[in-house]
Amino acid sequence: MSTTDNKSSSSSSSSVEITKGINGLDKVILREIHGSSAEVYLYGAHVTSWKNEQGEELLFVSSKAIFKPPKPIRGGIPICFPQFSNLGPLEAHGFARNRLWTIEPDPPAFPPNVNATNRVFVDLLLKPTEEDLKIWPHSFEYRLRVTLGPAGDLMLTSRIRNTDAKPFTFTFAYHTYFSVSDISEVRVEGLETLDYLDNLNNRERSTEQGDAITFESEVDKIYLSTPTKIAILDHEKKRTFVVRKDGLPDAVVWNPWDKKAKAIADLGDDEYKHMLCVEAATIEKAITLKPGEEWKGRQELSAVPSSYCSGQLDPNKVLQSS
Ligand code: TA6
Repeated sequence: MSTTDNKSSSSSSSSVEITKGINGLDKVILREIHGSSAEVYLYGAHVTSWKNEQGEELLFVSSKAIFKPPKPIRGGIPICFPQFSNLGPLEAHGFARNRLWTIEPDPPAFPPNVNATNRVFVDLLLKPTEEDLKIWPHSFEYRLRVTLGPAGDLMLTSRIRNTDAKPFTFTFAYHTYFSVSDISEVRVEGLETLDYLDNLNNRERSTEQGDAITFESEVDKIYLSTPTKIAILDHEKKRTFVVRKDGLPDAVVWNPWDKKAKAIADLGDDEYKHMLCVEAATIEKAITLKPGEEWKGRQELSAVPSSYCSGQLDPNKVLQSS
């Protein structure tokens, strides 16, 4: 846990605060000197809030979210590990999202670029319990660093190490729920012509043409071999989210739409209109780690004002810029 400039908790400086959240669950609040912030529950290492310098919430969390183990929190950024969805013997999306993580004050060193100056971050650790080893018999150390950058960017870096005597294999996703003003007005750019597995059609592989993904019904697709940058354009908010990722070749796009939303107990009936999941993931190619090996997967989110060109949002400017 650290700020790299100033540890004071006054509003004019960066800070890391450990406090109690809903139902007395421990949470960490990261505050960046220019006003952006993020909140992380130790339950699930779950990011539940990411606000820009104006204090606007950028992540969606359901008004019906249940902050009570063992139910995972609906919204924010659930961590799907060691299994995405039902692609294996475990509960859906694995167990990392409903375990209690700990804060690790002094984790093994990160590469220098992850630890750059003027960042505020917290390091979390998950190790399997005896009970976990009964359902997934593999020892591991999972380190997650949640970082808020000077421009309010939110970076999640996962490092998973095999501490077992035999190899293991896993799938993974940052199941990010973005807050959007109106799903019908949202476009996702950067995935539109790629192969995907359609979860609504037995995960059959297909492709579409078009200049963007738009939404007018339920979508649940795993896009494969995706670029390292994806843009989500919120027309009404004039805001573009940029997802940058590393070590995570796939990208899941999910919106449950009206019928499925009604069937999800911890999601309001109309809340599907204000959320969109775009999830940096590795699903098609599961990761296998030999004893002692470590895997790294990074997702970086930024929110920028959308630029206009003849009345149209111009995502290319966003996708082309670094
Ligand atoms: O990532 C998309 C997905 O796997 C969907 O199939 C959908 O069911 C969603 O995740 C939510 O899963 P959850 O277990 O959190 O209800």
